[in-house]
Amino acid sequence: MALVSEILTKLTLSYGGEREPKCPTVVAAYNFNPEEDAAKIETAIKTKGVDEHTIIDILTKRSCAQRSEIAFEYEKRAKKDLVSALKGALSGSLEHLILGLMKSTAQYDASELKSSMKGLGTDEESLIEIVCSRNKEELMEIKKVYKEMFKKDLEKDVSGDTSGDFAKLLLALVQTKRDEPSNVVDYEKIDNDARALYDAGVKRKGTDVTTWISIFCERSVPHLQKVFERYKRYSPYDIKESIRKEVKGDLEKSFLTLVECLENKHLYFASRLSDAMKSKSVKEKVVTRIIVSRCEVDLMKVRTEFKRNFGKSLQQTILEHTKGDYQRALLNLCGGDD
Ligand SMILES: [Ca+2]
Repeated sequence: MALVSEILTKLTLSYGGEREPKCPTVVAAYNFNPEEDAAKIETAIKTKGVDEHTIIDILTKRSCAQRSEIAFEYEKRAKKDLVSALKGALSGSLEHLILGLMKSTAQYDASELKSSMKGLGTDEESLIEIVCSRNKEELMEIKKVYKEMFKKDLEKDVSGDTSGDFAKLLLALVQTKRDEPSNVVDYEKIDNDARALYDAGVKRKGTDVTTWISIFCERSVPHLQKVFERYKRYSPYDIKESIRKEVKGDLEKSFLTLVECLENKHLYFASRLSDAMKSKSVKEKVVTRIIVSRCEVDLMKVRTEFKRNFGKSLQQTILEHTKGDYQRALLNLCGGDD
């Protein structure tokens, strides 16, 4: 089984460019009946005190396409918009989670980006998480959807809300200039890039951030993985140690996040989830964002890395650190134990 999926992964990678195989925990329901779901949700919303369980158990166990069919049927029968009705019926973390599910993955990412930048100040942590972890294909879709939703360019908002080298790095990522993976391994270019990273950073006084940004943001993922390996030939510090020595603050966090995602994106999400759940008061915003945004993409792989690296399964950790209806929704999206 493992071998078959490995072969499939390789086939997908060599034929599909950056398109990665999907490993969702939330999939389309069989025997799906949108009219029936819409009727049940209408009753649940009207129930005194709101029947959250019914709303959760329907909406967390349908695919995004099915949820939008339910919304359509709901509007037909209730003569009002499902999203507004849910806003009125739910509150707090559960409301945020369910409203997130009512958007497509790209719409959700776009609105999370928007809210990380709106108002005074910026939620740099969320901005870094989203911009540095999404692949080229996802970022292209997010940009398209962002423009549709907010009538503004994501590039403009990002550069208006950040400054200096941090802004340059985020902008370079949002511009999606990353090469597609090539079938031919270019050892000379790998060596040149490894040396260029060293010359621009550890070797010299100060840091030539522009060179770092162009290599980090324009080379393909498999190429960069080999560059970081080769880098150790030149530098006494590995790439992560070098980043910590050379740059500080949000720029440092961004480069580190990029390296983590380039090396193993699923492990990156798993460790963010683990940190968010184990912090003194659970960072529900982060937990919700990762689970909602990845449940129809690759949450199954995130679960595997979670169990492998943190001893307990994601499900077990959700059970220990969250509670109530919010917990019920997370458990459904998580989709099982490991
Ligand atoms: Ca230096």
